[in-house]
Amino acid sequence: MQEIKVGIIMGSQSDWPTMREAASILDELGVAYETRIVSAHRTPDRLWTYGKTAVDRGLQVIIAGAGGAAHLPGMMASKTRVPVIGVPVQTRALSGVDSLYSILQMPKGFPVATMAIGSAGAANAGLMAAGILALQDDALAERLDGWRAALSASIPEEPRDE
Ligand code: RP5
Repeated sequence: MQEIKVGIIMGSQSDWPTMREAASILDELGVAYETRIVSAHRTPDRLWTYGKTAVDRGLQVIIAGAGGAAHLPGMMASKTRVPVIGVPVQTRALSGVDSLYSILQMPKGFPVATMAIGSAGAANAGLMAAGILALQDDALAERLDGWRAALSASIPEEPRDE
């Protein structure tokens, strides 16, 4: 069985439709991952334990998605040196700008690699995680190159009426 090196965490079950996009990309690329609901506000002890054990459990990338007062990615980055990729979930009240600013504006010393708002950001988080792992994994690098080439090849040169 493949060792799990990617953790996909999210603040709520309601984030899953967005964060599933990261999982789908990792599925396509054959990268094993785990998924957990870890809320900075509702389950702070779970956050603490997850961050404290991440290195010892062999995680190499954490994708963290949250919406609104989106403190999960930043708090996770404070707790572990495993790189954290943040996904701002699109909220209804403020369209995800609140999530984006909450995740993006980290103080010096504890970075979060912040993606775009919503499902494109989640998918890109999956690709970013794969790119990081591909630095040490030639087979994955080949699959990722193939994925990128296929996407490029799927883009028509000219627009057409839908
Ligand atoms: C955040 O609050 C979660 O990440 C979620 O995006 C948002 C709303 O959560 P629910 O009220 O839908 O559980 O912590």
